[in-house]
Amino acid sequence: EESRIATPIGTTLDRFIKNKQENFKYATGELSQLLRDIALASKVVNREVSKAGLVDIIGTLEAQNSGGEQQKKLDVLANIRFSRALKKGGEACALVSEENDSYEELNRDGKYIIAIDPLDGSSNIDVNVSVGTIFSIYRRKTEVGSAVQEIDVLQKGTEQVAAGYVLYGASTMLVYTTGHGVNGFTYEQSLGEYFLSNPDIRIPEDGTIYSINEGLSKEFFPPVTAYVDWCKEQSFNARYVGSLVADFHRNLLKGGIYIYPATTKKADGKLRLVYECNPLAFITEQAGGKATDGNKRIMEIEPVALHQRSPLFVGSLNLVEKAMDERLAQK
Ligand code: AHM
Ligand code: MG
Repeated sequence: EESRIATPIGTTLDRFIKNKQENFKYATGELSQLLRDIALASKVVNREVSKAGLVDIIGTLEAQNSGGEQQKKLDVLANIRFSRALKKGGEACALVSEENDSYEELNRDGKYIIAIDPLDGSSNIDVNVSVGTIFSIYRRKTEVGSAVQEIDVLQKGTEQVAAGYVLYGASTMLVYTTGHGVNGFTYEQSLGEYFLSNPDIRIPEDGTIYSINEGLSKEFFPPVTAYVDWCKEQSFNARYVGSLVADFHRNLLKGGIYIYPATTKKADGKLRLVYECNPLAFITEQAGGKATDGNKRIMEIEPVALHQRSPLFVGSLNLVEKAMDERLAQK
């Protein structure tokens, strides 16, 4: 009966979350609400990103009667959208964001911590290249109702209860995990809904794509150079958008490895552990792949600062294991 009345176009994100919640004994509905808040904010951000090229035109049109918000940069705007949606939703007690030096307290009665990069790769917006949002959800350690503490916001990746990303690309997609596999949804603009398009994503165990900024090769340590050479000996394809979510998403679906290594100039690489590496590591592991800093599993790194960086080798199981054989992070 239920399946017969289901919309012919497929399963919406809301329906999917609701069904999952019913299947998942301990879910209280709060995590589901959080995911819905994030999805809603992403729709607003999607609208703004898709109008990026029109900003100057619309900006001058609206300059007379706006409060100036149109003039804000998109990454700042995206941060505001997510922060507001989470504050209104009430389930989150704190937000860790790439955009803020410290964490933002949201709602003391909330049980969850959100870590987010609201708009990653924003330097790509000016040239109409895909950008993304990356997020991670933790349960707070301190008592509900009390002030948020460092131990709440600095948790290891293994403590994540959910993680995901939104890719604002040719189509906009939301991909997430709650620790029971990975599912992908594609946004249908005219209906304003995400629909399940990639159920139970598994990353191929092998792949033929390597993604690394080879322009920095003079700064690579020898094991990284050796690994890149190995990729070339295999005649792998080099693919690098320079937008983490886009590079990650392609490799997740097609099989491959994404590397942002430690370099002679950047001892810990470039990417941030808490809201870039950890969420993507969780998704990758849930899809059957692997994520390491070269020596250690990403999700087991003890974070000591909100914005700390980590080298990242993430993707297909065999490709990442090969990278670890070579002990790439050794300096
Ligand atoms: P950002 O946070 O300043 O946007 O930088 C993050 C981006 C990632 O999207 C991307 O993977 C990486 O920086 C690319 O760095 P590089 O230009 O050094 O290759
Ligand atoms: Mg970023």
